[in-house]
Amino acid sequence: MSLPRQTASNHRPQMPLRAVIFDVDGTLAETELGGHLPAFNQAFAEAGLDWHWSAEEYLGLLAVTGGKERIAHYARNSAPEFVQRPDFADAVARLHRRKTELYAERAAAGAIALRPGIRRLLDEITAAGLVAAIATTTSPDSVRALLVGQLGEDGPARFAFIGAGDVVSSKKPAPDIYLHVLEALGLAAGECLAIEDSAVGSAAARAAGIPFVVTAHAGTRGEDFSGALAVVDGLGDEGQPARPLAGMVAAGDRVSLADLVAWHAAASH
Ligand code: XBP
Ligand code: MG
Repeated sequence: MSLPRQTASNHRPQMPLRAVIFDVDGTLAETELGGHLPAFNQAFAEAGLDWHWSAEEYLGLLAVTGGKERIAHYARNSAPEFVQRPDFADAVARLHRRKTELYAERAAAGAIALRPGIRRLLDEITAAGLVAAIATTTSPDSVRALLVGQLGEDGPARFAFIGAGDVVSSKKPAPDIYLHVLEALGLAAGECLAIEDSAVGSAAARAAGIPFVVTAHAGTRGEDFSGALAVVDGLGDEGQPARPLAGMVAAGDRVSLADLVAWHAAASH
């Protein structure tokens, strides 16, 4: 039996890593239970609704990406009278607008910390002349508030491009937001590496053809990250070592840009 010849179609030329594309919620910071959830509940209460999502219920609702989509999904399943309102879509949009304001107030005040290793990795990316970008389902105002609250007024400018929210019509797990970011950066999928925290985000990166690493946490541990180059329980920092959970393993006790470059290179062989 002869081996298949390497042809143009099955030879994947090695492309150097040019950009690291970060997810936001769960990846840059654990925003959901301490940030988005209380903001949703406060917006519901202010609107006179008796809806109150528990942490457990909310973790299940995260399968529906996008705050407006999540509210509409919940209403369809649990509040049929709300769905029958003639202004249903506007009412959902109003709730979500208020929720975004409440979240942004807290995030901009610095109440939601970046996960260990994010600041370090961003510095390493900048020092190496590579590009950092963002691909998220979350609203642009929420992303901006988090970055300003944690990295200062110049925080958003640390990212060459921020792809967020309704700029695409299909949110993760669809690949659209990643494809949008690739187009904005003018890069091929193989020149980038995505960092995600969830199965939904992994599915989006995978569908876009972008090699990805997963930094899991209590809310996503055990989800399906198939195709990930590596799965860790965090990127790691001084005194907070990263534990490998699957795939390739970092050279030291934290995931450095050198690890990402090596993993990316190994994946393109
Ligand atoms: C996470 C999401 C978002 C947030 C809430 O996105 O699905 O909907 O839960 O934010 P990612 P909004 O992990 O891609 O960052 O209310 O602004 O949608
Ligand atoms: Mg996420």
